[in-house]
Amino acid sequence: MPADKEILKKKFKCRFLHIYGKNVAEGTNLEKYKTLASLVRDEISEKWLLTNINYRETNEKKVYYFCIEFLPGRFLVNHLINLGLKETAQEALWELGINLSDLADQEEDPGLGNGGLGRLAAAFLDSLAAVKIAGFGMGIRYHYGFFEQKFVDGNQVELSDNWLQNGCAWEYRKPQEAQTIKFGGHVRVDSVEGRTVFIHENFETVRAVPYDIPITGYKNNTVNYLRLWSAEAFTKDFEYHTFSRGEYTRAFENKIYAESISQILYPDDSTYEGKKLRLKQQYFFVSAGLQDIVRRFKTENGDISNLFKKVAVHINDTHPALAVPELMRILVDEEGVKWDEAWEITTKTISYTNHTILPEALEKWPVGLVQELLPRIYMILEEINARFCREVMERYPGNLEKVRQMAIIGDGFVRMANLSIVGSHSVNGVAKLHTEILKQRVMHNFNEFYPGKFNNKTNGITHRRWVLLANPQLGKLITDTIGTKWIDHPLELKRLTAWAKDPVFQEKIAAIKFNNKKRLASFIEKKYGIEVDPASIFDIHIKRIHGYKRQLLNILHVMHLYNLVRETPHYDMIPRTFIFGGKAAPAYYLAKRIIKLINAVAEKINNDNSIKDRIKVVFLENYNVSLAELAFPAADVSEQISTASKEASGTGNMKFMLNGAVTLGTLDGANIEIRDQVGAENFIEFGILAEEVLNYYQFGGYKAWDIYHRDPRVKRVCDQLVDGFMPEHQEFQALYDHLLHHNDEFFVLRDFASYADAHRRMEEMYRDRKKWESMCINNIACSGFFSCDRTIREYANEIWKIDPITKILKLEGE
Ligand code: F58
Repeated sequence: MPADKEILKKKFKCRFLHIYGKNVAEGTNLEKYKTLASLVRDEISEKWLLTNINYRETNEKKVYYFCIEFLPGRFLVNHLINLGLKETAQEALWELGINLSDLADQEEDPGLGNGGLGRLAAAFLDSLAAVKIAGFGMGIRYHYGFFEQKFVDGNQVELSDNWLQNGCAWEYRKPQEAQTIKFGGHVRVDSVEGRTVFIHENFETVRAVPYDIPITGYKNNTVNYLRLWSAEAFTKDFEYHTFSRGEYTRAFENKIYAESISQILYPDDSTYEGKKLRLKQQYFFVSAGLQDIVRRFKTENGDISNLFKKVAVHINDTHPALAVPELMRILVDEEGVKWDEAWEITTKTISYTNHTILPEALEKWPVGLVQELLPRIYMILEEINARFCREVMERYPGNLEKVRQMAIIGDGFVRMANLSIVGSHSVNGVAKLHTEILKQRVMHNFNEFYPGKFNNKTNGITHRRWVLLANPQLGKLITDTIGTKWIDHPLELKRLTAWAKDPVFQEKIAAIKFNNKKRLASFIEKKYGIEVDPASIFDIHIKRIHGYKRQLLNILHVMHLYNLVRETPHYDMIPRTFIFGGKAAPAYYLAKRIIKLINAVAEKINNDNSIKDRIKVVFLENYNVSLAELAFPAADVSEQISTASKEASGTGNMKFMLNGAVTLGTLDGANIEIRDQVGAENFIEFGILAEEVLNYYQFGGYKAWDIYHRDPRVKRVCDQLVDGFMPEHQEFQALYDHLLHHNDEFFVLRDFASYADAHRRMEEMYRDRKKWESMCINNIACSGFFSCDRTIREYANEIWKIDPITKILKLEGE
């Protein structure tokens, strides 16, 4: 795509005509978006070719980041920024009477993930390209992404997310690189020339076809890619003879069976069939990815025993943990490598990140299911387990309890976290506290057994998307103030501290925030008909809805404020707008009740004229990356209120900070490091500490009823859940029971007083406008550490042992 505006206009008109056979003026926004995307794609293709040549010549080590989720957000504007073409495109389109953002809005936001985990994976790809590391994503091309959330009578209803309905402008289908994946059947053990061989028979095959989505680096001519695997049947379309016999449905069975594997993100796995499909997905993309990597490695490097010198395989959480036995299978069965050497290659190649300590989220698969679906893989797992258990026995003679706890197969399940730890050379947590909890508590046996294997890599965010794309006015102000260096050296943001108390700079920051609040307010008004005042405090809580993330604490406190405002004459309070966003897992009953409660409270408060608009509550429907781009820049207060110890890191907290919101949070996950970076005076903390939480879990001693009886505010809001204060109050009995009869698993009531006090302190700080603005500026200035350029460099140096490519890439004529 030309950097010259006039040439671009000409090319745009010409391309439009060639694709659609009509003039631009007659086109829809979708057609115009597709035209622009195809021009951008031309540009990317050239740089991609160049990058590949460069990688081939330098033969630097490559990393493959395996993740079952990627949430990249829309691509168009991000690519334009990275290619240095945003301004030119904007002006050229403007002169053609087209608004770039109208076209950008046409792009479906690929929702190929649930939340933070998938977003982190996409952010890492962005940084890999930005710092010029040969790093690639491996995932699944789900036909349907994470569900679209609708509210009906305040309840979450899930609709399918057909993100491919208009096609995806960025993907490159590569059928010539397809792989074959085998499921089911059985394994026959035989002997060939004195060697034991394992012959897999009577299996079903599925074809894995890769679709590559290019990932552009920031103004550095680097293009990496995200490879998403799609499942297809081998049989051509459908069985003609079956169809001809009149068995119309059966004729398509094979095709449907094969394609179901990549049809949808996370099927309901509460049923056996659901679990089976999920396990199939995991093996499907892991096997396709590894076969692909080994094939490529062999053509480029030859001797398979050097695999780990040129290839790093990273497994993001345990969903890709079958990489361990699958790589063993490829090495032993297909490449003829001896077990011990294969094990050394495997463990030196693979590394693993853990993202949660929640026991229910530590994956395990029923032995019978693995055996049925992946018979050869199960044999390998048994062998890995047997050898590992022997090692543990040798280390702790007679300590059967240790063996029982650490075994990979136990109690009828394959434990994927144990497999991941044993099968990799590095295990990392995603924030300092999280890593310590892994080392000292959840995985202490393994930490003792493998000294040095556990390490921390605090998460990060792609600061370019969250400022240049989501908050361009802020980006411009920063650049006008400290120059452009911060864009690829985000620690430079620190220089802004010199302006923290500057009244002119403060005013500019405040004006940008106000504009962003207006933008969000007008979206809310248009979408939900709710009027919110941009001069009120925008207090935002956006993330997956989960018990431990404590949206319930937030909304109970809103109910408390509402009680105060209604009942205290002349109660002096700065008007507040409480904004929520997030989806609940479809089968998570309690989370769905919380959604219903927030919507019910919103309905009640927003329609109560007696409180004169001093509180508004808005639940943004269908929270996704695009909506996040609207919300983060508009926040005054960032709600990060998880039960201490439970949030592994959080990354939304970092996006708020970068956009100048002040965190009101517990000392959990990366909040602690945010406070360390920005200073306690620029952070509003509350709540009990992780140690206390973990001790309660271990030793008991917490009594929710005591707090209910002691604190009248707590009693009041709990009672209001069920006493008829809320319409449809029978809907909230489960929440009441959870808090009181089931003893408040996430310590909502325990932290209520401290939370209310934090809100009071926040309000005091906000009244002092100069003080507040300086807090916002300090937050922006100290957020550079949380760029995932830093995180990815740490992974590359300390885990993958990969250096960035130093050779300068240049296109012909540049
Ligand atoms: C998140 N995990 C952590 N899981 O909760 C968050 O603290 C952390 O910042 C982030 O990972 C990145 O490290 C997360 O998002 C999921 O989405 C699960 C995926 C599998 C199904 C259940 C949700």
